Amino acid sequence: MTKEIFVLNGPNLNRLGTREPKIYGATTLANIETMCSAKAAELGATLTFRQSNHEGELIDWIQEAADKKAGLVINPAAYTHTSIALQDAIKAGDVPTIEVHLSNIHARESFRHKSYISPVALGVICGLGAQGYLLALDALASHLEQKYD
Ligand code: CA2
Repeated sequence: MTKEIFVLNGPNLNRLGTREPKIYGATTLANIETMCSAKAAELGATLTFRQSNHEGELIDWIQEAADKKAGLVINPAAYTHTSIALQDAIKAGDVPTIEVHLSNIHARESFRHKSYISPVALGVICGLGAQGYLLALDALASHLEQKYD
């Protein structure tokens, strides 16, 4: 069975590499997509990579991932700390999910310490920059292999 993986990115991540490089690095989201595409090819997985500034659109895409029985790598950005709706979509869709953050959210402001996504995620990677996405793809591909093969 071909592994299908969605990588979804939340609000403002389209600005990566253009501002706040001290926190988020100089890598652009397009760079991260290129890295993820190469990793997915190595893993024999089909990749869908998207970004939205809109909560509802992210929810539509999580539902699409659920319908396709795809795995999910998500950097929900600021919605991490606010969105019960994203949590519900992942939980209701039973989507195997790995949460990724470029920065170490636990070393930052206290409002970033709470995640609504972590309780429904298989795992969480934060503070490792763009490499976190690649580690998440590795881990998710192994999980999907065990689940469906
Ligand atoms: O560290 C991460 O990946 C975050 O998910 C990034 C979010 C932040 O709200 C989370 O607490 C942690 C912010 C993404 C905003 O990205 C920007 C990139 C460049 C310039 C401005 C914002």
